[in-house]
Amino acid sequence: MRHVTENNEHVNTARGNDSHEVLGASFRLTDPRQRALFLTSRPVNPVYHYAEALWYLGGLRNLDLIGHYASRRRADSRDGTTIEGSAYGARIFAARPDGAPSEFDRALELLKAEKDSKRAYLPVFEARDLDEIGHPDLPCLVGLQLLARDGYLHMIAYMRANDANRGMVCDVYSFTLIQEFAAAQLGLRLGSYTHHVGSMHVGVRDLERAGRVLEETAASPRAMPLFAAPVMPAHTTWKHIRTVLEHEELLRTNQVQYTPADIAGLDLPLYWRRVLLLFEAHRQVVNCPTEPVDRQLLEALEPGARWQFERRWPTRVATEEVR
Ligand code: 5HM
Repeated sequence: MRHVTENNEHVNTARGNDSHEVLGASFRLTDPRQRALFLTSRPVNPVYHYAEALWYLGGLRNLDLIGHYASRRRADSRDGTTIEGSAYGARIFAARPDGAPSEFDRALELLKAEKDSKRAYLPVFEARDLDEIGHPDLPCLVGLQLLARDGYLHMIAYMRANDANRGMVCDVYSFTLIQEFAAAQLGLRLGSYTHHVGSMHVGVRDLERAGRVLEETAASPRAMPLFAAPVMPAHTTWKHIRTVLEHEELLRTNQVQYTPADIAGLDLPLYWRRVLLLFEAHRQVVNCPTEPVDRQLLEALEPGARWQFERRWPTRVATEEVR
């Protein structure tokens, strides 16, 4: 964000979204598990982060899940039920209509057959996306590339456009989580994550907020709380993802209410049980508007996610909870 605001090359006004823009921006995360933001000037929604990543992994395009955790995603939909361009998971993870395996499965097969291949590319943007001028939802992600080198799985993301203050925060979170899942499937360690963007921008309406983030990070770069990043278990399988999605749906539709003990009893690794604790906490926020979120549940959350949750819903946790 500092790079865009200090090296602003253009003021872009495409589709009424005025932004300050830099062309051709890239960065690399050497530890893609450090994907979460801990800034008081830029609260994030940890529930949405996992919801979006799971929505992608589930290969879904309908709004039920994603629209529940971020109602603004409904604006991307033309028919009120599905998302076209930015439903990246439907392009990467869904089986093809002819029954052929998903892009993702084929890319993994390719990497198993030739370990150091340069071909494991997962295209998202398609030629047909250019058919309609003024399309309301064109994919911003062009594609993801997986590269296995020396026992590590690296990922490169290619984006045509990215909003550094908004979309990027969620995109980097989801794509690196997908990378970590792919590394687990291949039995590789998590490598680096490189993010390449054609148009990197910050909206004019967000410049003030961006300024506050830059102030916070410049004034005290070490003031951000340090939480050990949770590590996705290497034995994570598609069965775990499906189980998490099944419970997420039950919680989202308020068909179940879970205590921490209920979740502790599920046949899932701790990492994924803690994701379900977040969905239960969110269920309480939505369905129990007059009650604070259960304290024991908050205590059972992964510590970094708890820090974010308490800042995202400060009025829904007892005041002494927000340290
Ligand atoms: O006019 P255009 O289609 O490029 O507008 C899309 C806006 O959403 C841009 O600001 C783009 O950078 C942002 N965006 C993002 O940053 C959108 C999506 C959804 O595809 C995304 N990241 N994942």
